[in-house]
Amino acid sequence: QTVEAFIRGLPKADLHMHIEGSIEPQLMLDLAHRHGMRLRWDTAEALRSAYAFPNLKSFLDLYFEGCKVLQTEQDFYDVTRAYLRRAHADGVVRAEMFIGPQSFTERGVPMESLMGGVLQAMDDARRDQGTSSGLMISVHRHRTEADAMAVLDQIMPWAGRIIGIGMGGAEVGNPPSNFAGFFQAARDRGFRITVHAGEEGPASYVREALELLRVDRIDHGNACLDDLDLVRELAARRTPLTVCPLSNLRLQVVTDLAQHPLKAMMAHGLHVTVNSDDPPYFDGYVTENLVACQSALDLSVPEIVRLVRNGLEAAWVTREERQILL
Ligand code: ES4
Ligand code: ZN
Repeated sequence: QTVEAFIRGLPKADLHMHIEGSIEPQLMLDLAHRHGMRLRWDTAEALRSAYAFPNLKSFLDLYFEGCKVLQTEQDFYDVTRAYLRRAHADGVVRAEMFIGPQSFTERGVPMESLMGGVLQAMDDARRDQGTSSGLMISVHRHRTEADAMAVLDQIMPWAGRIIGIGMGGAEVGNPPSNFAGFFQAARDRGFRITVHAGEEGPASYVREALELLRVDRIDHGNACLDDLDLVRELAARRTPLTVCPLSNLRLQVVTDLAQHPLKAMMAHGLHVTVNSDDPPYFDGYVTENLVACQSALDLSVPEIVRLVRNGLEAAWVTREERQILL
């Protein structure tokens, strides 16, 4: 109880979350109703009880189905605003949010609707509650590099409001090297980059992300521990790893939080941060992630403070904003 209040009270960053993965069950039902759609579940409890996954792929199947309720600018506004309210209540002062446009544009949703709704919600959250947020555009690694390139072209009108480019989706069998040209193009256009690597995939995917794509951060990165030369490289470069412990538990990347590599990663000197990923699907925002890790791994107060500070330090903000956050 006191540990939870302490953690909730710390000003925190959430650097790895997906807007379309932050939709709470009740909002999903409300949006379905708004559009006259019928879902396979008719109560929030029924929907929540469907959130049991053997692996990443099975989660993604349900997650992409859930994306179908997001259609209009208002929908994107509502889901983003709701996440930022919850993040604020959770003590999050800086949120860096992914959205994957391909889930929506493939069904004819205009990029303008998606960007308009998300950006307006970010502006309102800044004005009304002081939350700082940044938007990252994420492409799907289970689609083609040409598809990703098309997304890069479509988002250029909003380039000034996009803090980075990422990549998610089904990891195994879809190595970062497949997207070397895409990430080169993204960097040429001035974007920072971060990719999901080493969640279910091997250490070699983390190495490719670092050495071939030249990422600024790694999302997850757990598997790097299987390659100690790589660990040394990540530690020397101070490449932030945005770890999501409850996501790892719910997607069975680890069988038990007590087996989670978080503490081992810290012991190797890695720049580890703790983040929410897809909060309702995995049953926790940043505070719940830290509380669960504290209890399963017996984290000390200095270790908790280190993790939280790492998150704020790894945020992609201006020098001026850094001084406010740190
Ligand atoms: C993901 Cl594309 C995407 N969205 C949300 N969570 C993810 N995990 C891996 N890929
Ligand atoms: Zn993720």
